[in-house]
Amino acid sequence: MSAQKFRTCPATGLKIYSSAETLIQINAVTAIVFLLVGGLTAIGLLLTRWQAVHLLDDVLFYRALTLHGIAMLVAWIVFFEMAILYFASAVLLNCRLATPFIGWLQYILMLVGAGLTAVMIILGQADVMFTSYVPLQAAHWYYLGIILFAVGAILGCCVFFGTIGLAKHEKTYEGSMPLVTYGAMCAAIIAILTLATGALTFIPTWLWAAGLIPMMDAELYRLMFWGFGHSTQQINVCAMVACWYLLGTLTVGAVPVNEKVSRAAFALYVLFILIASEHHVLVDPGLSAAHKTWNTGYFMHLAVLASMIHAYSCPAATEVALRKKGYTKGLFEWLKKAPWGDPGFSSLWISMFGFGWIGGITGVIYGTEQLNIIVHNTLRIPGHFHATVVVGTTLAFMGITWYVLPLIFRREVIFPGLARIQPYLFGVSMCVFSVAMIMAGVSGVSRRSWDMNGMDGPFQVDFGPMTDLFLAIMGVAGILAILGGALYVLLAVGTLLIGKKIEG
Ligand code: HEM
Ligand SMILES: [Cu+2]
Repeated sequence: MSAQKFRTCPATGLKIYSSAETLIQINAVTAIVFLLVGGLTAIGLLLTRWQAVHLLDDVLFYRALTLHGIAMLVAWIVFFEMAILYFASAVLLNCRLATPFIGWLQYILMLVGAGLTAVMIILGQADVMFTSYVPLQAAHWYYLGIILFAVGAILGCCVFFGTIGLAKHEKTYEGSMPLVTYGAMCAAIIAILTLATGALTFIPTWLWAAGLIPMMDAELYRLMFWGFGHSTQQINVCAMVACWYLLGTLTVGAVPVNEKVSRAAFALYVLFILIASEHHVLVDPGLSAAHKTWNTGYFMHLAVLASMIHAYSCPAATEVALRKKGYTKGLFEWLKKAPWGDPGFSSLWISMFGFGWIGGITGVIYGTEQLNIIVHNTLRIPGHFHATVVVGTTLAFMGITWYVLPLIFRREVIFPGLARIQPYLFGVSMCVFSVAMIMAGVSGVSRRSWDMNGMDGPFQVDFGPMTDLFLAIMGVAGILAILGGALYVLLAVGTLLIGKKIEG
């Protein structure tokens, strides 16, 4: 295994081993295929929640909602994260991949798992939505798919840790571990803890669905599920912030203003994220009011603090780098003269803006015990998390792609003019979509509801013309965002197929 093949990257001088390169490629491509599936289902959801259109019938709506959640939040994001882990370990540390065989096992298990889960949803055997709250029950194959996927992801993390150890042992890099790798390592540590919680949740549920366990406790399930479901979002945040630092370096040569502080912030995520999961059960009777207030009024903010630190440190790093290039006139020349035409740079900034100003602020407010009862299960919640996982994480991953294509796939991006507008089309319309969704939620429209007016119930609810307007804005902005997503898929896949090969 020590005789792995490598090439030397002409741009960075890093050694890139073929096994790592192939695994990065297939994980990234598979991620994009699932993004496409998620985007197709988004059309149906969007045009149904836009009440004036109300496209799908109730059964299809909930089926599409389930598939959308799984394809996007689970498959697209985690496959892409696997690519990031291999990149942050083998490529950035200049090292061969530890046990490429297990890397392949990671890929196959995750592919079989995600495929099985998706097929079960499409066949109508799992209309349980992404949270699969018991006593809703799916066919046991659905849970098995999720378990296989999670085991695959754990193996991916193991290969990552193995490679870091190998790099240390073989001294393939100098000094301390690069910040991006450190951030990815924090993501992988959280991933191991999270996936263990996921196993505790889904293995009994699977046995229950197979008829081997007589009952599952609904409240315990919810607590356990969110130990997994919320912490998973922190893997995404860690991976996203690691991408922010990487994009800062790739686009303008930024280096962290104070690397120790950034590292400490990553560590805060690892330490405090699991307890922050409890904001998902604030309206449930299980925990005491005092416990909830302490948790969400105080402890939650230790994890929030980490994001606040990165929210200063990332933009500051790009500012310092641009000022060093001589853009020092006034307070904002650096911002005006920044490379806004570089899709990596614009993705970085729109991602930071949407994640912090829309997703972060609403998240802190909605996660507070006293306010949660008002926002719970309204459209404010999907409005909030589309700002975090879509404008934040998804756009950051899209931004990285414009650099991965030439560096790892060795292809020139086709239609660079279109790539330049993609972050604006996708990111800005997704920001508008999220805010409009939040505003519809402010007027009380429920989330995950096919029948928001209670048409089939004894009392009909009319939300009035302002709500109709917000839903229409959500609809139009959502369509533009889907076009932006489609443009990304077309450009990325097109580049792989017909992009000019970069030699040498
Ligand atoms: C292309 C743009 C997108 C549009 C227009 C869109 C639209 C929607 C809509 C209308 C809903 C239903 C909300 C409800 O009725 O409660 C929804 C749910 C959801 N979306 Fe998206 N979405 C998009 C992209 C994404 C991405 C990229 C992710 C994840 C990375 C994502 C994750 C989710 C999740 C987790 C749900 C909740 C599923 C559930 O409640 O079980 N979406 N989306
Ligand atoms: Cu959460």
